[in-house]
Amino acid sequence: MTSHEPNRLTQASLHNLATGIARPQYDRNEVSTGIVHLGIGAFHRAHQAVYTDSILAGGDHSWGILGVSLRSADTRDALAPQDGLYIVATRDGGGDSFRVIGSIGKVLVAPEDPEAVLAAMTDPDVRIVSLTVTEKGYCYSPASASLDESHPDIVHDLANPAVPRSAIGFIVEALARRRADGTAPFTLLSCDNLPSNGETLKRVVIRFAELRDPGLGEFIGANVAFPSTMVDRIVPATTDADRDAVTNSTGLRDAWPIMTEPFTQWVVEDHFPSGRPAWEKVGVTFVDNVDVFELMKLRLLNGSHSTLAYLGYLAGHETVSDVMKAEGFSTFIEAMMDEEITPTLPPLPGFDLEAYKAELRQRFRNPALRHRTWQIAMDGSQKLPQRLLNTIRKRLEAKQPFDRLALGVAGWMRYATGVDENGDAIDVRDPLASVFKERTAGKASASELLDAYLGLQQIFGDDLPNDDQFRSVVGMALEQLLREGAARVVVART
Ligand code: CS2
Repeated sequence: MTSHEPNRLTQASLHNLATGIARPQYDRNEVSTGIVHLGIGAFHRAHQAVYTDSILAGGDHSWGILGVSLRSADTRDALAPQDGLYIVATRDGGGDSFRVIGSIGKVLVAPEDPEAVLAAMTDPDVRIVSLTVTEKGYCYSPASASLDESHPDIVHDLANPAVPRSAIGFIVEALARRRADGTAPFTLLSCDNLPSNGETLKRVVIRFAELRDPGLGEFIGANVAFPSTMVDRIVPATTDADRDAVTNSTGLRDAWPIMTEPFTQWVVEDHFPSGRPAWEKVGVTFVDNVDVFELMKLRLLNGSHSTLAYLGYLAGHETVSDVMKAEGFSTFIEAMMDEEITPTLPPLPGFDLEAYKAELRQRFRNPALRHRTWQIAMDGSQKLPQRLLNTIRKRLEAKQPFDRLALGVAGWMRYATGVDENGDAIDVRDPLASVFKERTAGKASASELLDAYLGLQQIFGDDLPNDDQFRSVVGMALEQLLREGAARVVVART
């Protein structure tokens, strides 16, 4: 379905690309599919697909990616007329650079044809199924990270295993079919921001499989590898202005280019019994255990990001770089990293944590990215436990202060009421948004709101709502936020 628009990016129009822009230096017709990726959003296209493009360029053509959208047709509709090609624009204050990526062949839209997705996943040449389905795509309860058996998609997929809706349903059905066909299982590669993401995926997949058939659960436990990974690259949503800028600079129109930063990191546990690309040749770090890296990234980067997003949004700032420029925020976040988060991290011998943190703050300041606070604020119910609450648990255990982390949590509570500091509506995007609305309706005081939120066991667990210190420190922060507004509280607390 190549496009016939005059200057649209396609395989045939690549010769019109402005000179000096990197493009696939391999014959894409020779590439076979070795990876099925579930959740083909902007992050995957800025990260794993770029590393894999370098693998293909290095001459190993057996690792092409077939992308699957579990919900919307948008990505397929943008990429199909472009023969799967798209442009990654890397931006910092010093200007943009561009690269055309060719590692994604076909994109399937699961709800249109679940059988086509299962056929791809049962192809013996496919040896890896990777995922970026975001936290909520795991259909689990965020506090316990175990399968939410009452999740509507899980209920549906247990009743209709051959026409699944969820990533978990697709994975288990594909593994069951491979087992029946005598095809070796694929390796499952979670690339979402969850602690021990491979372990988490394994737990959820095995539980779902057991509910279908205990023997299948046992088979998966014994035969399928779930290496954990730490992924990192900041990827703001693409805007129409970005599309125009990319067209102007490259000479070709890409319906959905990807905007990102120069920084990229991928740390992966080396456990791929069915084989893997030699990603170590293109910048990926392989380790025995990724947990320490993942905790560091989730708590320092994502914990700070969410805190800046909630407090920054409330203070009226549109992007993370705007927040970093506003009075007090940069000092606040530096102190939060150094005094409250760093002491909770397991040691990482030989790793320069100070340089890592300084670089993080520099990345947040990137003026060219325009990463919206609203974008990061999405799905707070799914993000809070691993980004802020587990860190607070560590501080409580060590009997150490956590006032800044608590302000981040209170910022989320304030944000999730759905009304900003001017009395205007906030478009709260979260699987629990309607629950927040119901619970907080008619409640104005900090203590009423605190009670309403802490009743959400799936976020706060059983421990935090019963911890007097947690209640009082978060309650005080919320009280202060309601009274003084985020901008003043941040300055007061630096
Ligand atoms: C962000 C992440 O949107 C968010 O929640 O915190 O997407 C963040 O940009 C990435 O994890 C960076 O690797």
